[in-house]
Amino acid sequence: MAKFTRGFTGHGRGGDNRLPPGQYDTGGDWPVLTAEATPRISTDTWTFAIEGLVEQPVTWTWEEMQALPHATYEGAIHCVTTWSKFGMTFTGASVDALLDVARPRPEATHVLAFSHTGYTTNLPLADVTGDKAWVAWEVDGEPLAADHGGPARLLVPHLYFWKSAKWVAGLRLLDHDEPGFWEQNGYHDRGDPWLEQRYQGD
Ligand SMILES: Nc1nc2c(c(=O)[nH]1)N[C@H]1C(S)=C(S)[C@@H](COP(=O)(O)O)O[C@H]1N2
Ligand SMILES: [Mo]
Repeated sequence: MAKFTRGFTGHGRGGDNRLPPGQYDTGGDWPVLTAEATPRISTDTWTFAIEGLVEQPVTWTWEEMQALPHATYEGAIHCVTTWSKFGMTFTGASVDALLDVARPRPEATHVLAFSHTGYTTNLPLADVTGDKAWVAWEVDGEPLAADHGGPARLLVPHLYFWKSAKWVAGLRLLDHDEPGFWEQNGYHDRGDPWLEQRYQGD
């Protein structure tokens, strides 16, 4: 059996098994990279909000989030510290489905993702729409571990992994770009691994 799913899988945008420039394959290991202490967040109190420039601000509880249609991403993740991990399967809700409920206003151009810990990261709205971004709570059939952002994290696998906010609490829609935690500390504003957009100026 092939180790990795090849080609279009019918879920998400996975199946790209190329290695971006300057990256290496961890061969299966999944490093933990966190700027803050790992919080223990109960699904009883977990919430996810979409706020800011939307017609309908919405907050989902864990049960409400689980009741949404589940979506799957199969493919790789790429960390700016040069590791890539292939053949991952994440399950969650697509950000498209969440934005369908909240309905971005026409002037919304960017999002700031924020975590229950205070971590933030910024993205153009176009990078979280079009079946490219998920709120993920399961990986390879298991609940997402707390060290990796459980109960749920943002997953934006076509960009460097710092954009995938762990312990994600919501998205704020903005009419301008607002640099997040790492972006204020020298990381690139967008972080496309295929263009090696690691640091400001890249
Ligand atoms: N809340 C939060 N999310 C975060 C981070 C963080 O420090 N805090 N680190 C980012 C970085 S730099 C990376 S590479 C990935 C690491 O995710 P992992 O620990 O599951 O590999 O999470 C991203 N999301
Ligand atoms: Mo990272």
